[in-house]
Amino acid sequence: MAENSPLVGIIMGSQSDWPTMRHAAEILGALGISHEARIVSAHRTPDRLYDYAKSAADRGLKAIIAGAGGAAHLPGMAASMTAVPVLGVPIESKALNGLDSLLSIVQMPGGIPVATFAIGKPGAVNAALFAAAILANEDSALAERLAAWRKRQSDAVAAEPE
Ligand code: RP5
Repeated sequence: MAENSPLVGIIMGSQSDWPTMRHAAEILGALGISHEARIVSAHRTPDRLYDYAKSAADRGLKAIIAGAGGAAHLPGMAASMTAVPVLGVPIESKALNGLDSLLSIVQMPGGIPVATFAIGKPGAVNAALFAAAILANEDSALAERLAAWRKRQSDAVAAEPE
């Protein structure tokens, strides 16, 4: 499922982002959505970013989840080079707790959208669920799996604290 004609690409600026971004991969896997994960740095591997973004649509990607921290230019630069929707996940940075990442990703100039999610794990989880919702518009079986996932989440919430 993970690498078979991926519909969703997960990219991140560094290996150090994977403990956060793996949560997006886990959600996509649980929902049966084919995906791939790649380290693509806007600053350290700009040619890799160019190639990834420019080929994304032709490779069949329907959404790109991009996580980056600090001077988090990866989601915005990816969005500048592809019309495939880009979902940005601000990584919780050590120096500024991810506020730097959040502001770097959310403050895009008008004309180049990046959907920006919460800092850290909740953002990675929600970006994956949002990508699933996009795909579910054209995939009724996936829509059913997503609804079941949400029902399981609701059912797992206790009515009373222990
Ligand atoms: C960003 O710099 C990455 O997305 C990462 O969050 C941050 C730190 O990277 P490392 O120095 O840990 O490789 O590009």
